[in-house]
Amino acid sequence: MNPLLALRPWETPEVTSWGRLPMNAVDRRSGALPLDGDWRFQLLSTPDAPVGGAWSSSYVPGVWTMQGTDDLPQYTNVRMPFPEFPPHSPPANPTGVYEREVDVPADWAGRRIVLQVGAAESVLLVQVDGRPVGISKDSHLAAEFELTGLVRAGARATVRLTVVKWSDASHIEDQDQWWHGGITRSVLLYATDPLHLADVTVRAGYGGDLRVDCRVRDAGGALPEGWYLTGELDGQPLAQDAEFDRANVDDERVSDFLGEARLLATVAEVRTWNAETPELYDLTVRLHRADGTVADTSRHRVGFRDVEIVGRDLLVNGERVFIRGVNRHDFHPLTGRTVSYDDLRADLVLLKRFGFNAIRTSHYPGDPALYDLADELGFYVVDEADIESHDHAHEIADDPRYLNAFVDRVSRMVLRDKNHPSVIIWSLGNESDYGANHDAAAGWVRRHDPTRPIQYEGAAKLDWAATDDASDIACPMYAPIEDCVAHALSGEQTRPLIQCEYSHAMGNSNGTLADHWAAIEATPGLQGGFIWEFWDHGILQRVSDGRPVGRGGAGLYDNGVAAPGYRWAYGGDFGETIHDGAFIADGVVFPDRTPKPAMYEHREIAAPVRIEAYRHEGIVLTNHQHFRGFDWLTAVWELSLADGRTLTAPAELPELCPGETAAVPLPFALPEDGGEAWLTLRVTTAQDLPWAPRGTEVCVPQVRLRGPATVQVAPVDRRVEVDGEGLLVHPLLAVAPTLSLWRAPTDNDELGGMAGHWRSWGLDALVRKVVSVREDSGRVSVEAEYAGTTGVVRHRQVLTPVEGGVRVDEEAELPEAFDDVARVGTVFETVAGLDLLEWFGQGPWESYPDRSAGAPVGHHSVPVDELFTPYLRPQESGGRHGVRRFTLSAPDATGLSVALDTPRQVSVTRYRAEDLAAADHHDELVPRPGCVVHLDAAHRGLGTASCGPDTSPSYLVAPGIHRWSWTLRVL
Ligand code: IPT
Repeated sequence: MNPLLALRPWETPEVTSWGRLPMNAVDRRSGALPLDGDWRFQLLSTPDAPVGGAWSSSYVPGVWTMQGTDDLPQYTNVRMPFPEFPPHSPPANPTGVYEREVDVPADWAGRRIVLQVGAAESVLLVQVDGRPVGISKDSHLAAEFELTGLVRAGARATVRLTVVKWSDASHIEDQDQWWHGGITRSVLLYATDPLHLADVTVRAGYGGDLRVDCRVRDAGGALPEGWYLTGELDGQPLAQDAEFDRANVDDERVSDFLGEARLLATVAEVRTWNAETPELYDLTVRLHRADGTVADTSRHRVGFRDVEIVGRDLLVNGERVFIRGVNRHDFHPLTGRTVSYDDLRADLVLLKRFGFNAIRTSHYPGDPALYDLADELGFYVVDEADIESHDHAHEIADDPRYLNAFVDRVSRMVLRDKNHPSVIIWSLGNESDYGANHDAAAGWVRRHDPTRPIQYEGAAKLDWAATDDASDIACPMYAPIEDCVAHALSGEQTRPLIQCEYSHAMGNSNGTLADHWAAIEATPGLQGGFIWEFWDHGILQRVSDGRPVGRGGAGLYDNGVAAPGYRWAYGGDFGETIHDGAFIADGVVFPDRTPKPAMYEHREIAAPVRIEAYRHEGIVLTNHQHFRGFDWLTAVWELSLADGRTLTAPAELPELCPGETAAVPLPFALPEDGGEAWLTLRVTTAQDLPWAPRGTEVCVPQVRLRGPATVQVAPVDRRVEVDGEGLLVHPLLAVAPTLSLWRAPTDNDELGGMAGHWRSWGLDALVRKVVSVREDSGRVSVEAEYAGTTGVVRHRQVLTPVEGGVRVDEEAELPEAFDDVARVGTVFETVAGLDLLEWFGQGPWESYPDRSAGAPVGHHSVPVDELFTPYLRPQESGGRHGVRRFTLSAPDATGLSVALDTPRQVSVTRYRAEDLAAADHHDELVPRPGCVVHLDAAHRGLGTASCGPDTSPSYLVAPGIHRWSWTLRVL
């Protein structure tokens, strides 16, 4: 029996570790012996079940829940997946036993040997050759164990890692994500000299001052005489801090088993670090023996920057920076919680390209490589400790049995990540109420690292204006814009207001993002926030057997869509009865990292270059960055005219400091004819950057130079054909135009309660009854009633023959009872074969009334099959805002055109609203051969009501009379 089991450490919150080395910031990854790969593996049903069954194999790092075992992923948000109260775990408790042989290099003789396990969830027990070595908890930080004396250089040792899935720690790892079990980050073995660097703390300020504090130990206990340190920054030697040494001696702080020394430098004309220009220096620290030989070396990338709070502003290098953040979880559709360096890099590169400058590591520390990449690519990081006790938050926040775990998790994160310039704020965790355990952890941080603010939503939410809680920042989640503005204007604000979560990205969402930012930019005291969240956590699943595909699944998805026979699984799809459904699919990217249209909205909101029209004489450009000019950008002017022309001209970006504006002359003489005119500045990267090749689009700011001309279409002498029900008969229409008030509910519509109203009002199945059909010199006027269950809509359609087609004038009168509908508009279906949509309006990507700031007006062309956005749970999708006219055509250029009276919301898809509403997953949808076309007089905003505020009142569809008209022609 494994002696480590005797204490039942999985039900003992006081035990956070045993035999584990202190956390530190010395990077041991280079020169280590990697132990990743296939390990022998057994899955036990409980931690104390005997090991002795057949071994299979499991890939490390990886979760067994995605590697062919019967213990499958389970998704819950707040509630725990088992009923036991903290600190207890359920009797059925899958426990993975991993084992492998390790050949300890012969040249490690005489060295100190350390095993590092990158992360294991949720309790790790370590044995070597059957002997107990240690225990660790915290599923998202590494654990190190000294094996010196247990293994021999040149010999083979057997390492066994036992991982218990459910524990006392699960109750404080109750984050809103999939539950998994396994070893999620790399395992390695490394060796040092007995005399070694125990820790290195780097402080590098905006003024160019560098201070490096080192701790030195010797495996033998007492330090040898005469050790000393040297260091270099970009090849320049650092100085010893003699005063520090003297003070240590004078104060009798010098110990014979803990050495401390400090190196100093002042860098003249320092290149400072910020998220826009992430300048880094290379630091090397060397520990020498008395004879001058090097015992240990540690390398760091150093960024010189300051973070401080002054009044209610968070300043980076003295600047009140906007925080354009996102919440990022560790996620991969094939490997669950294990992410490679390439995955991390791809995440951050994508975020950079879409204007994000900040990451909250929701809700636990990321892989060490995440912070290296954030330093290098330029992100502000809120580093969050692995504490979320959501289901039992109140009980745990003050429970002294968990006190050690809180301080342990927060302090180990700080010890590991303190040298990263990207980390600007420490977070005590998420959704864990507020108690003494938080104050204890905050106290530890304030003493250990006074250079960074702390935030904790659970504390600050009690009173945004408090000054004596564990949070230096008011960091609410999903606060309405009005509340934030009101607080900033109240005169009561005491600290920066940066939302830790806002704009919930579930399904077709992120409505009013631009309104949020208009308020943030206009209101001193507001500085931004972190969108919830980056990923849709859909796991790639084989439909035939309901299993996760796992590591071999690359290539089984493309462009956000799983290949036939596969789908993106969400809660409930693995047969689990306790789950929270599609709430796990709430990111701005699909499970394969394909950006959702909301990303383009964000990109434009974050645009470094803004333009405004100055009368008809010129354009005013603004540098909307904090630290740099425009030299990394290049641009082209584009003039889109309603008559179909698009003119281009090279643009000269003026030299502007951050915040400065300059006027430039209009790049085009506006043609007299041509109608409505829009001027766009297409801005791209001027050179290759670490996150984007040259020519990558950065933003497309736009101004309107001229409004539309009114066009009168004269009636012609012809008859419009209608059937006995007064429905238009047309050779290109498979289903005649009727009134539509409904859309396939979005996740926001469902969870916000609107979809329930719509169903109870009967809007999803209106019954049309024709009241009268009158014909007057070729023009047909049709009165109809559309009955729901609680109200009737009167509708009139006047069909007038015009040159080449028919003009349709419509009017609908909604009763007061229908005071919040999805849309008021027309729906019709075309014959098959019209597969290309070309339009003049906003695009090219999907946009909606409250999410249209990132879709410039222009001439766009997209195949019908590519218009649709495959949100994981099918819903309203594929809309385009501000459409003036469009054509739907076959390859031989035949087809139809529609001209709208004024810019309208239009969608063209292969699905009726009821097709979408009836499906739970994308693979269930059967495309119709023709196109389903919606033209809306009014379309409800998207909002974010699945978690947070609904759309603003101005984006609602009011009852009463709506009028719209459109002209249908054959091409
Ligand atoms: C908030 C959580 O912090 C986050 O993890 C996620 O669950 C998000 O909501 C919704 O997707 S908590 C919620 C009660 C506001």
